[in-house]
Amino acid sequence: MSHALSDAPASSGALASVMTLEQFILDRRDRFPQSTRAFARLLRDVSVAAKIINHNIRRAGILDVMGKTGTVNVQDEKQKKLDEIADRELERALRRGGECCLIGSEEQPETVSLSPHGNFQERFAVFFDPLDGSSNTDVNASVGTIFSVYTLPEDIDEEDSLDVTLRPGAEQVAAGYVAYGSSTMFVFTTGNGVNGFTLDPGIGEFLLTHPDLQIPQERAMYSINEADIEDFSPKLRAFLQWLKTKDPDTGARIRARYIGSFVSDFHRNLLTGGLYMYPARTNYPNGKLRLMYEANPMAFLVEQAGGRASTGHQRVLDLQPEGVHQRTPLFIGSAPLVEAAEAYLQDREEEVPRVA
Ligand code: AFP
Repeated sequence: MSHALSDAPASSGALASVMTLEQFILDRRDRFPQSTRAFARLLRDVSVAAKIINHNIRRAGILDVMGKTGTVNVQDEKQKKLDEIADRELERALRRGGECCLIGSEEQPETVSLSPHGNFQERFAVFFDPLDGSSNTDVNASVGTIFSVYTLPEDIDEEDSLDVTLRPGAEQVAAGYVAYGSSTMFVFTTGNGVNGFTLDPGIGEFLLTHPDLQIPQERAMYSINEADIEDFSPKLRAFLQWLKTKDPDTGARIRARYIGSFVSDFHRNLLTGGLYMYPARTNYPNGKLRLMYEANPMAFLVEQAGGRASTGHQRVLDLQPEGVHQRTPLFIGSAPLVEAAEAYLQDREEEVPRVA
């Protein structure tokens, strides 16, 4: 993988040799499906919100923004102060930018029209999970932001906006995430491959560090909350057993990693190769992850990086959404591993591909 960023501290000299996110967006404008200034501005707005969220996360222990607010969100999950901050900053950035007419957030019960008089001249709808894995913030572990962008038809009005906005993930025009880890990365696709940018805190810019990301096809890692094994189907348990079996020729075996923060687990597997699973469980028949702002954007990214995303029975990007907060089982990562999971879940074990 080539890294455009040198080890040298940022200086005006170093800057000349690297590409900022903003330059990248402007340079590639003609390759975007929506080659408009508005689309470039929308991406920039999300990245600005990401910097503000990052700033708050980095000061979390200091400014007493950690811990619960005492309220619950629409999913009956306890909200964190940082959840609220992240939600507010994203909405504020998109509202201020003026390119986005509708948002759907994990933290808000309904979609929100940003167009004050139902005047949908700006045509983007953005779905986001402002702070995924936020229960990790109290223990200083990585978290993330996920976003998904659609365009809306020109002729819609406020009344039918939700129906026309709930489109299969295959219709996304952009998707991405921000991983707030040991460094902060902005990774996105517009359907022309996946590019990753690392925030240089010294200059406050995202710099292109991971151009044209491709997910390795090896079975390097698997990620699942195996504490739930008693709630998994027998087929899934059989698949997990297969995963853990050493390669008979080489003796190689897969490793397990699970942070409990989807963005972080996904990001690691994107770089190393591997499989992330949040399956159906007896108490969560559709799994836990949300289609519109977790599964769909990551599915778009992983396919663009040469990987695969499935419910175990069908391609995630083909699902017809029925609600903003709908859940879906998810198997996502290196294509041969996802195909192996599908084979087990569909009683086609004989078709399990050989995975190095
Ligand atoms: P929170 O944002 O409430 O921490 O949930 C994060 C998440 O949706 C996803 O990021 C994790 O992969 C998953 O939950 C972990 O859930 P389990 O604790 O059930 O494994």
